[in-house]
Amino acid sequence: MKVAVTKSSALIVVDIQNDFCAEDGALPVPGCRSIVENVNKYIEVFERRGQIIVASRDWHPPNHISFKVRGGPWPPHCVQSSKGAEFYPELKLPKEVLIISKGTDPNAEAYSAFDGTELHYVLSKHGIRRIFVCGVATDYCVRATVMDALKLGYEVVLLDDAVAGVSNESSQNAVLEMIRSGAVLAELKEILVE
Ligand code: VGL
Ligand code: ZN
Repeated sequence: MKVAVTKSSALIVVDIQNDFCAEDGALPVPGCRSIVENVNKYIEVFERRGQIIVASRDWHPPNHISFKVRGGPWPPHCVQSSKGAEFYPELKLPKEVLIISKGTDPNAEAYSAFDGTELHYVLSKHGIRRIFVCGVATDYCVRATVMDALKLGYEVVLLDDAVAGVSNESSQNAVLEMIRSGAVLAELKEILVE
């Protein structure tokens, strides 16, 4: 499907951080490093056109509820101000990037970049109606971000050649769920920029 980057479009890059992407990351997402090249290409497209680029980051306090010591499913990861929480160095973020930190409440899991953040406020203030989503993990934060965006009334384009998930099966299910809920899939060669 061909889809246009319009004046009311924004790019959302989800959680390309060391703990998910680096070889020695605390919670490696398979395939994360292999999507970074395409993510950078999308960033270039939006930057050249002057469209808003958002980078979300998982930004947990050291005692976050999602960590195993507190009965959660995950090893400690993306702890605020740690090396693991930094953006993966090969990700080429523009200097005007809008950084959205999420998962900052010690007692609440927040997979979605809209959950407890100013993202919806900022995007609506700029008249954004269509968002293009890439990053990790397809089956967690990408999925939650896309589902929230659809509920909030955005048109959502999932950038299929620039997402990676924790597990194949749950990622495939997540993609189907996003499509059923109204998201469309596109890849780099289908993006129209006038
Ligand atoms: C994520 C697991 C735990 C993600 C964040 O960014 O998808 N996954 N925290
Ligand atoms: Zn997390």
